[in-house]
Amino acid sequence: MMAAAQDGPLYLGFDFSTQQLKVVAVDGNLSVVHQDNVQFDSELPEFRTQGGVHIHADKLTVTSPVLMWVKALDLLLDKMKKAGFDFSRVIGLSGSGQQHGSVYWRRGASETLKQLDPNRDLHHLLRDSFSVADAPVWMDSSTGHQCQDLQAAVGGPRRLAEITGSRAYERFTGNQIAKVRHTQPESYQHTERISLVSSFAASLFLGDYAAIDFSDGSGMNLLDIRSRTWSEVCLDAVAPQLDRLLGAPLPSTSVLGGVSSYWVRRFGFSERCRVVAFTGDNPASLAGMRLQDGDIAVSLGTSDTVFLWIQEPRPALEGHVFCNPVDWRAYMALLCFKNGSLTRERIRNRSAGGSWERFSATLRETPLGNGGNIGFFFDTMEITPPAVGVHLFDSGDKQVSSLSPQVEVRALVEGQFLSRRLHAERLGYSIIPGTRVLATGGASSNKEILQVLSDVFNAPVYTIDLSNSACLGSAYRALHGLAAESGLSFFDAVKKASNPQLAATPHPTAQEVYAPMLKRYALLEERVLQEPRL
Ligand code: 5FX
Repeated sequence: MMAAAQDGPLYLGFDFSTQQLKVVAVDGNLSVVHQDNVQFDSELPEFRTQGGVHIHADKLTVTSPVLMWVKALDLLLDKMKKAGFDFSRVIGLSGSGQQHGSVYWRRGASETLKQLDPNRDLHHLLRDSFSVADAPVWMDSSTGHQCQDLQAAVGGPRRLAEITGSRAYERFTGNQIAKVRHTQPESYQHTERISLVSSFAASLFLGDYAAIDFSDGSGMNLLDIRSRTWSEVCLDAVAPQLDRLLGAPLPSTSVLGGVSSYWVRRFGFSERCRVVAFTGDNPASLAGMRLQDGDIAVSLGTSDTVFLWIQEPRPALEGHVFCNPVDWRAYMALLCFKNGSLTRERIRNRSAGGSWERFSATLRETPLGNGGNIGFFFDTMEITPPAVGVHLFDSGDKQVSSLSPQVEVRALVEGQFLSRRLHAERLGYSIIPGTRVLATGGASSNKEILQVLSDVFNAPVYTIDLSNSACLGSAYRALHGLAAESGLSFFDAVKKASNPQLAATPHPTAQEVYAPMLKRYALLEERVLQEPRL
């Protein structure tokens, strides 16, 4: 024991994501010393999930069994123990959970949490602790009525966005709670506390109900993101006295307390080990990327996601503004674009003979600004903006039915990045000296695509591996949470982590070309949105 303690402190980050539970341990130099995971479908087949969830007959309701998450934690810790992981070195832990999901604790559960018998698995001990066995998760889209009711109660979607950072979304927790209250009134009656997936997981370590943090709390359509307190008008629209069931929200950097004696006695955790508030997976990813003021992260995957660090919230009818997980005074924004890699692949197949080399060569050979041609490629109904179809325009803003293959390739990539920039700016993002674009995801390995990204944003592009970012970000947050008590900033606390790699710098004429093109793009997007949907 003594020898192990001399090896220096460790910090754990957990990620309760949709398909798996992951853990990563980092040392004081932020080097990863251990990682492991439990896959829900294959390692816990008794719960019969697909991709970690149950999709119900209506195709809209999507839930996950709460006990599956608890059992996954039993399994994960057992695996770590078998691998010889020394829990006594852990002085801080934190974690993340898929955003928006909700867990309903049955009356009496808080007493159970306080007296967990270290000789037994958690999933046995907590078998009767949940009033709703199947937790609604972020993939659920069954609460259309509840969304309408909430928006009507507060004065419309724009007003709701101004208060909570987002208009009503089906997956957001307030609307989910309203649905549970109406469809499962008895279960709701027996509920003592409602947690998010993140605060539920923190509660397991704490042996008591953990507070919802400001950042994940912003994904509920219930938190006033400016005052960082529950919005009375929103709570009242969802359920009477809901504040009692939710508990008071806390800053995301809060140290909630020590691990409960269950963890000390069952796995040999130190009594010194602190639990730092858990948060949502997207806020935790922002921490894992070490995104800073002025930065923008663009994840280029099946769908593209944009993360922003913003100082002043300017919520809109699209995207989400959340309280920032690493600096309580700041905010972050999240935008989702459905037409990402699949559309890039379709145009590669159509206009570059199915070859990424030809696609890249085309981007090298065509001029910045594409001779004024602009394209919108929404193969499937887009989220940002809500439009569908392919819309092509020539340099005189005249709609055309086709473009040459070379022009089409550049129109696609420029159009996608103009859209990412336009919508980011609408949420309050602006390019300032020192702005970095962090690129991640499959397409971030393509140099020419990154060059267009750099040109359109007129900023240097860096690449970063994000595959583990929520988990890693949670371990960083554990370390920072402990240090934050002495006033250390997140960036000072994690400065030893490895830096992203510079991949592209903007062409000297980029600003001249893309500043006016962005204005034209915005006007043309208006036109596209006015077109009747077929
Ligand atoms: C964000 O608003 C989402 O719904 C998803 O990214 C979930 O957080 C995935 F876990």
